[in-house]
Order: sequence, then structure tokens, then C-alpha cells
Amino acid sequence: YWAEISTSGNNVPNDLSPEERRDLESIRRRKQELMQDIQRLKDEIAEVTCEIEDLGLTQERKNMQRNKQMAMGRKKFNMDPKKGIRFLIDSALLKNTCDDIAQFLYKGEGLNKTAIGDYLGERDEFNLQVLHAFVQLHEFTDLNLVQALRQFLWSFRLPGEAQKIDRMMEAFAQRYCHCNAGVFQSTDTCYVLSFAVIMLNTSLHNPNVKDKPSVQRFTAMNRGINDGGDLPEDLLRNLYDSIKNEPFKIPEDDGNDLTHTFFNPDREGWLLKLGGRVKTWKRRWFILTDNCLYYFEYTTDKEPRGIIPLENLSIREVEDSKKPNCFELYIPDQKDQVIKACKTEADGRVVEGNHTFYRISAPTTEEKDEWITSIKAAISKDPFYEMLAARKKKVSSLKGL
Ligand code: 4IP
Repeated sequence: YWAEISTSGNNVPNDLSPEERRDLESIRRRKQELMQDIQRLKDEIAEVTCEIEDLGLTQERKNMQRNKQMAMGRKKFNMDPKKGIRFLIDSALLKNTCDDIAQFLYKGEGLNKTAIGDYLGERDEFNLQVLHAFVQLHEFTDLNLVQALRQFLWSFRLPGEAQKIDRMMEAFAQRYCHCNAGVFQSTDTCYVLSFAVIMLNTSLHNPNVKDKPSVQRFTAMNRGINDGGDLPEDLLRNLYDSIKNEPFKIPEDDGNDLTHTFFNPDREGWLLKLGGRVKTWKRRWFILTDNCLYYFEYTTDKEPRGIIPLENLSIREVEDSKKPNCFELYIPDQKDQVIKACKTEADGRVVEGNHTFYRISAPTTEEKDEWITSIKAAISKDPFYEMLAARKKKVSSLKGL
């Protein structure tokens, strides 16, 4: 019957009764309505499909725009971290919360590690909160101190400024102790040992450092740092072996970070040195590093002939009747006091030095000036060394409390 209606168009068969004709008419109307409904639905579907496609395109455009701004924000961050963060917040790409910013820095996608370090090391309250949120993102549970330091020091480049290093290492020590309760007596112990480990890394892996500490020396150097008590020897040995077997991987050096502070000598070169008792001039290879002046007979020597710690010394230019471009290291206001230093005797024995001053002659005026500047910079009180010394004193003096 339906087929009949469908195929026969508007023709009405002649042999239908009046009721059948009415039914047929009503069915045809219904059919028409249905066809119209179907068409309307088709139109609607087409319209919605179009809208969806448009929406897709807009979304794509929006995403592209967003990615562009994100890339711009990263660039800005790398040039000026604070401005970059402000830009990203203003562009609604970053929420203005320390957790969000910390996440962004922790992921570090496209970010320069020096810029991350600079931002995290800033002193103001908000940056400090970001630093803490950033450190919280590091998971140090069940890692030994070297493993944790490897992870931490790879996530940004430690800045060169002492105060910044202090804040960041303090945050590190707190987090490490939180994740590994009971390993150290205090965060100060963890802080001091972290530096001992970083310096050990320098001593063991920098070819300019001739005197490589043994595990015994390392453990001896860290005696009494656990709030006056000793750390388990096993723990120190493990840290030593780990560093010896694999040096720290530090983000690329731009000459302004921890690698620079500890890893590179400030200056090295040939100079003439006047003897202490017997006043003969000797040509020696001098290396200025770690607040000490080392001198060697040959550049390739493993052991220095002498070591002059620069603490408490002053430097001045002097005239010498025999040699040009001279300068002297001396103890201010203590003309006859012997300078604390050590030297190697001809027979190989290491003895205390006996100079009341060290007179040194440089090959040229320029070199003399450069040495004086570098030595002055090394002697001028380094706040970082002071800070570390203060902590060390604190953790060593707690014995018996
Ligand atoms: C030596 O002269 C050298 O100059 C030594 O320098 C010096 O030791 C000695 O000083 C001095 O007597 P001779 O080689 O002519 O004997 P170096 O060690 O660089 O060879 P310093 O203390 O300057 O290193 P006295 O003080 O040990 O005599």
C-alpha cells in the first residue's frame, strides 16, 4: 500500500472507496510533512557541520595565536625573567600563582637555565615562594645526596651571586631533609655537606686542580658536621665514589655560575718569585683559584711547590732594582710576621713557608696589572665563603648541646 502511494504520485486509483481516498490523502499529507521535516533536519545538520568546521578553524587559529604568544613569553623570559613572567600572566597563559609559575619553570620547556636560576634566586617574597614551590616539585625520597644534587643542579643554572646560591641551597637542603627524614641532624648539615660534595666534584674533575683529595681526606674534612657529631663513614664514602665515578652534569656554562665559581681558575701564568731566605728569583707557573695562589715548577706538575692562602693578605705594587713589574703579597700592619703558607723543600718534604712577604715579578706591565686585579678580587672578602664558614661553624659547634 505504501509502495502504491509512493510510486503513484498524486494519482488516486479509481477503485477506492471514499474512506480509502480520505485515508490516502491524509497519508500523502503526512508523507509530505515527513519529507519536509527530513529536509529541515538535513539543512540543520549542514548548518551545524558548517559551524563546527568554522569553530575548528577558529580554535586552530586561537591555538596558533596562543603558541605564538607562549614562544614570545619564553623569549622575553630568557632575556628578562620578571618581564617574561609578567607578559605570560597578562596574556592569560600563566596563572599568577607561585605553584603555576613553579610548574612552568620546572617543565622548563624552551627556557634558558640561567634565566630560571636568576628568577628563582631573587630575593623578594613572591620569588621565594616560587622557589619553595619549585623545590617541592623535586622528589628526593630515597635518593642519596649526590643523586638529589644531580637532579637539582640540572633543573636550572645556579647563579654566581653568593646570596642567591645560599637561598637556593638552603631550599634544597630543606627539601632533601623533608624527603629523607633522619639522614642528617639538621638542614645546616645537609647544606654544608652539599657544598663539600660540589667542591669535591671540582677537585676530582677539574684538570687544573692538581691535588686530588682521597676518600680519607674527604671523610676527614667532613668530621663533626652532623651537629657536632660525625656522619656515617659509609654515607660519605658512597657520596665520594659516586662523584668520583661520574662528575656532575651542569647546564652549559655561560661563565657566570657555580661552575665558574668553583671550576675555573681565576688566572694562571708564568711569574718570577723571589725566594724567602735565599733571595733568588725562580720562574714558577702560578695558578690563582679558590682564594689561594699555587705555584708549580712546570705546568704539568701534579703537586705544587708552594701554596699561599690569600686570606688576610694584602697586595701592593713595588719597585725592585733587579726586576720589572713587581708586586708583593704581605700581611697588613704585621711587617715581620711570617705568612701562613706551605712549600716543598728540595728533598720533597712539605714544610711551612717562611716568607714575611712574597715578591713577584710579571713579564709585562699589563700582566702585572691583571694579576693585581685578580688577586685583589680573590682576597676581597667573598660573602659566599663567609656564609659557608658560618654554617660550618654552627654545625660543628653544636656538639654536647
Ligand atoms: C730557593 O732558592 C728558591 O727560591 C725557593 O723557591 C725558595 O722557596 C727558597 O726559599 C729559596 O732558597 P734556591 O733554589 O736558590 O735554593 P721554590 O720553592 O719556588 O724553588 P719558597 O719558599 O720561596 O718557595 P727559602 O726561604 O726556603 O730559602
